[in-house]
Amino acid sequence: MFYHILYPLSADIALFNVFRYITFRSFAAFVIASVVSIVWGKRFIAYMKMKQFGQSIREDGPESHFKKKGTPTLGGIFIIGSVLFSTLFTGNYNSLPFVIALLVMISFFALGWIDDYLKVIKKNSDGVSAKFKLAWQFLTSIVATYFMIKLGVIDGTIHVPFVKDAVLDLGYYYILFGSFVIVGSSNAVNLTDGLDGLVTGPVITSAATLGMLSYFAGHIKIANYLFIPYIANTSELTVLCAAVVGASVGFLWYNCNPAQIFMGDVGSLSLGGLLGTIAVLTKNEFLFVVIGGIFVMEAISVILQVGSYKIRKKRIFKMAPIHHHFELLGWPEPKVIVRFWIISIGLSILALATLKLR
Ligand code: 57M
Repeated sequence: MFYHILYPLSADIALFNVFRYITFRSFAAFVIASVVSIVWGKRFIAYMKMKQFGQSIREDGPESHFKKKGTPTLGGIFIIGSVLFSTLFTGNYNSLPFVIALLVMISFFALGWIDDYLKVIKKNSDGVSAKFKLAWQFLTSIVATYFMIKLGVIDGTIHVPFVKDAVLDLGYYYILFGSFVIVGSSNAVNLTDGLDGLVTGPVITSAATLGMLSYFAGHIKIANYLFIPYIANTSELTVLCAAVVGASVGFLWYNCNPAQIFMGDVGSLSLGGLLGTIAVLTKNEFLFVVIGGIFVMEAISVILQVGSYKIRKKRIFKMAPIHHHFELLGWPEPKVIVRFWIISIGLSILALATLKLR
């Protein structure tokens, strides 16, 4: 709205020119989202406590989690709410990549809401079935990726990193690849969300890094200089990423150990889906494996654990996802969390450092 209402006024009042700049609107998106998230978060937690909408804790999990029973959840509502509120003011809705990313986030939010509503409010411990979840995720991702190609936002090519001009044109088959990235990201982020603030840290570093990459991909001169594909209007995703960083920082204020609130599926599925979508929209699918390395590691630990148990009837880790393994080795929860954050920061820096290596 700022952009659409205030920028045209710049013809008369030069000051309003600032709304043209992605950098200014990203800063504004960050500030608005973080303030709204902190202010709303406090009230939200009080409301959830009053209604006694708390998390139930599985009895077969690490003992240290039993004391978390009843912690308010569904914090994703004020994370995503703050992102939407902030971008309503700061975003340019003429940008197709921006609108597509928002729509995917909203669809994954709806899925998370149905699951959490059943689990937390209706007290049905199973929530929605895994099949239903996957079907919804794939349907959303397939439709989104189809429209990305159909509307000419991206093409069906895959750019292999570190190899200049190594481009594979999959045409419409890219939809399968892109959907795999989006669905994989949503589920991997969800699996990571098992310790206080554990997933929030890497969401912040990943969103910040993807925000920079979006700016580069949408700026023809920088894109050419870095030999990365130029994709028109993707710079607007920087504003969205800044809002995600702001809203997540506000959430982390309450989610840091000992957590006063969890984000729920409504947060983890939608944030994961959004990050995957931004990776697809900016053609950073491979680099996202590095940036979101923590999510990848968590997902791989589950795949290995389940596979090993099925084939050998033996576990590789004391418990999967891998953060539980370290907890059961005796690491205090904050130590696991902060070390995972450190790795995530390192991976983001590594990803940015590789930009010129192609
Ligand atoms: C999300 N959810 C947390 C909270 C959060 C296939 C299997 C590996 C799936 C996996 C699973 O269900 N993952 C989904 C994990 C839960 O957190 C809620 O869920 C939301 C995210 N969706 O926002 O609302 C618990 O996590 C803890 N938590 C915190 N702080 C936070 O900020 O402490 C969450 C956020 C919360 C709280 O205790 O209740 C979860 O872990 O359930 N399943 C598992 O992760 C289970 N692993 C397992 O069964 N491993 C097996 C096999 C299947 C691989 C094995 O190793 O042999 C573990 N989860 C739990 N207990 N809770 C094991 C036992």
